Amino acid sequence: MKVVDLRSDTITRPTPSMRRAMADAEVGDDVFGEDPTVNRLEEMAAERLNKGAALFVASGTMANLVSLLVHCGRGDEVILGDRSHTFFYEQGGSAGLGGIHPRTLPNKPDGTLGLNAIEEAIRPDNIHFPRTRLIVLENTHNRCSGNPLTPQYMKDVGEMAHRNGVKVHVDGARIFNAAVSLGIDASELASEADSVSFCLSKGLAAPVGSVVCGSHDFIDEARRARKVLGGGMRQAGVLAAAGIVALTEMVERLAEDHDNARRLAKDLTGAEGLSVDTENVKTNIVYINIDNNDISSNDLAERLSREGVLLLPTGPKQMRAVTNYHITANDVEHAAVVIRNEMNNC
Ligand code: TLP
Repeated sequence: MKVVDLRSDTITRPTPSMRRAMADAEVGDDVFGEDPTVNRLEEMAAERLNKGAALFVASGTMANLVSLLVHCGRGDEVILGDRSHTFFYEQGGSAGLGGIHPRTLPNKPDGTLGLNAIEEAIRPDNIHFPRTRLIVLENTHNRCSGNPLTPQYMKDVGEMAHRNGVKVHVDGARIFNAAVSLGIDASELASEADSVSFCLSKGLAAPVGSVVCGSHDFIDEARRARKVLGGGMRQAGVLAAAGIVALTEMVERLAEDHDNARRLAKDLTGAEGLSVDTENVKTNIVYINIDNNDISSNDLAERLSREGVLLLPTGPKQMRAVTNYHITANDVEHAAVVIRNEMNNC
């Protein structure tokens, strides 16, 4: 049976050119700073995001955690969106492991936080209050339609934060999707950020890894934080080699994933018992709402999986489809037909 796996872009497998680069990678002990391939990836990433230095880490979750641990001490406060990945999906790691106090603000549907709302949430100096150290923005915003946040908004938040003595971390797990969708360079989205992370193992199809970028001082501290979390990876060049291919060969093609996501949303428009916010599909993520009272997202996911279409339940009545390197235009057309048929039979 044909299987169309739309659960996430994390399911992508390494490309043939990545596998070759991994097999041929020159390696050394990265904890000693001696892995030439890791060093090359880190230099490339820093240059790409126009930051002083970069650090290869095991995952997007580790990238965010390391960044928060460097920016905030125990009892310090971080401002972040209530639908952000860091707040929603990372086990509260920054509170659990770093004693960092989360202050959530409502994400608007486009993934932004109100500029005034952020400024009002920054604490004045008062013995009763935690100290606000950091604002986290997510770009693209996973749980807000995969929306790309504009360079102007990123800059406005950065300038306001710095006026108030607060730092900014950008969870740019899919920052290259944002950049491709907006037709700009990813560095423009991080020009005011004190740190920015991105994932190699999502739409860019590398098997493992994320990169955190920031100043030299920030990365020195991030390297310590990575080590204490058990993330010193030794001959990690075999992984970094795939990351280099991801950065050099896989960024521009993300536009195809965005086209396919739009196609899927369009093909599902008007489907029985479903609604899709087609207007807001700007990158590779499509949210599908179930309006039919008789079926839950888990039930529908189960029924569709029997027909070879895999979607991710993201709420009791919400499913997510994410296009990626392995998904063709024909695949999304086929998936839409299967989903429509299933809904007609509900
Ligand atoms: N997101 C995953 C799941 O955890 C939901 C996905 O399938 O989308 N930041 C953002 C914005 C993310 O979407 C993710 C992963 C992460 C961080 C964490 O990355 P990993 O999975 O590498 O720890």
